[in-house]
Amino acid sequence: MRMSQYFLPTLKENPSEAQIVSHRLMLRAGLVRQTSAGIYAWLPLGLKVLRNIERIVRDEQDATGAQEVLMPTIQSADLWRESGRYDAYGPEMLRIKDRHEREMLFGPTNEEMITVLFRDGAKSYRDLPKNLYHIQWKFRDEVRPRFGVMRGREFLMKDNYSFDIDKAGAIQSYNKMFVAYLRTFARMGLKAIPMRADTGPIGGDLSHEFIILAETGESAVFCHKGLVDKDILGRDIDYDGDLQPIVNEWTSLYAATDEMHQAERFITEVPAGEQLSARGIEVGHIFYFGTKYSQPMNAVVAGPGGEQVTVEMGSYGIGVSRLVGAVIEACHDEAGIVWPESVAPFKVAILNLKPDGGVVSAACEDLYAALQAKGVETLYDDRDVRAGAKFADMDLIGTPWQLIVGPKGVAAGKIEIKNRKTGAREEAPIEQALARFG
Ligand code: 5CA
Repeated sequence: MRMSQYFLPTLKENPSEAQIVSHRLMLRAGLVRQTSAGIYAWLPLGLKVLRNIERIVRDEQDATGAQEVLMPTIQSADLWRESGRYDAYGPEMLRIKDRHEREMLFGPTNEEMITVLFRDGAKSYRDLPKNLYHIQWKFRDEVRPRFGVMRGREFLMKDNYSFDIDKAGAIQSYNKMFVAYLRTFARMGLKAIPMRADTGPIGGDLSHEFIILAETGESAVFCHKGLVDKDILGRDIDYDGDLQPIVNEWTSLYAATDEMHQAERFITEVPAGEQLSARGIEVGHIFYFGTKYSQPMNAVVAGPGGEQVTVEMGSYGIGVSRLVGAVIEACHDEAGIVWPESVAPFKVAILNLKPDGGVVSAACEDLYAALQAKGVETLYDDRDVRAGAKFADMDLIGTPWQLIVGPKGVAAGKIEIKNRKTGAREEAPIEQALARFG
């Protein structure tokens, strides 16, 4: 993409409404704009990041055998009356009426709808297990929407729902998601720690929140330091095998959110030097709730002996749009965003320091064409602005690699390569620089 043509409205000043760094940087780098309280429009650069996060989430979900569906945002109130949650949900639910005065709502979550889809489509224990997910916009009329996309009213969530014949099957489904979540967040360059959590309006008695440590996090959290650097990506995972040993490894060390914290246990179980009390951002939340929805909504299948069995369920959420903010909270410096390569909107940037159509421009054009031909996502700063502004903008946007092209270098057949994360710069012949990418 040529920057001269890109819709990238960056801001020089810190917007006064933004209290935390990710919100400030998302506005300054032109990722999003607020359109109403807690509701955001995604601009081209922000949408690319959102899509990259979505892709990793989808990839890891598919690897577990979960199947993608797409349910609507608008739901019928009658559906929620079947589970008894229509009245229980409270003012967070946006209730609307259609022209026939039928009561509808903008979905805050989809347990009811998926239970009906499953109930109408599965009849026998042979249809189990099933795990269905979608990535869809939700609306929750939060009392205090704040921190930009972190606590929005409209937000993008991946939510899935598992159906099993018995509790043992449901725990295996839960464990699959537990492991898939560890992998998902690790691939985004994040250290997410699973913590015992409260189940709130979703219900059930087994639940973990996946928490990223950050000073600006909304929840107070307590855990064993050993959990911070545990690695999952180096492991071979067999989703058909027994995942309990891996789950145990992550759950045997103390970790709990504020609501579930037991100070006494924390002090006795965790050596003083290993105790970590911090703040965290909840990027995912998984629940096992048995028959809480399947029973009132009559989601039953025929068991092996022909008997009627009420299916066991769980649900599993990831805050896809919240993750864009969470990644920035975890990956930034005073100059701007420092994207991990896996979610970066562009992997490489070209900074043309003499965009006058001469030899420097010609070298940049060649580089740009060569990178595009290799399928490397490249942002080419071909604008007629001073070099200082180009450096500042590119640091703000956070592209992992910057190729800096100036007259002296070109005369010697060289360009400068800058690593945004470390700040390290080196000169390299153009061909050699190109060979590094793609
Ligand atoms: N149905 C269940 C699991 S699918 C559910 O709704 N769980 S949840 O309420 O915990 O939400 C799942 C994830 O969505 C949370 O972990 C969080 O990352 C994200 N989320 C929840 N509320 C918001 C919000 N207001 N703004 C942005 N993200 C949110």
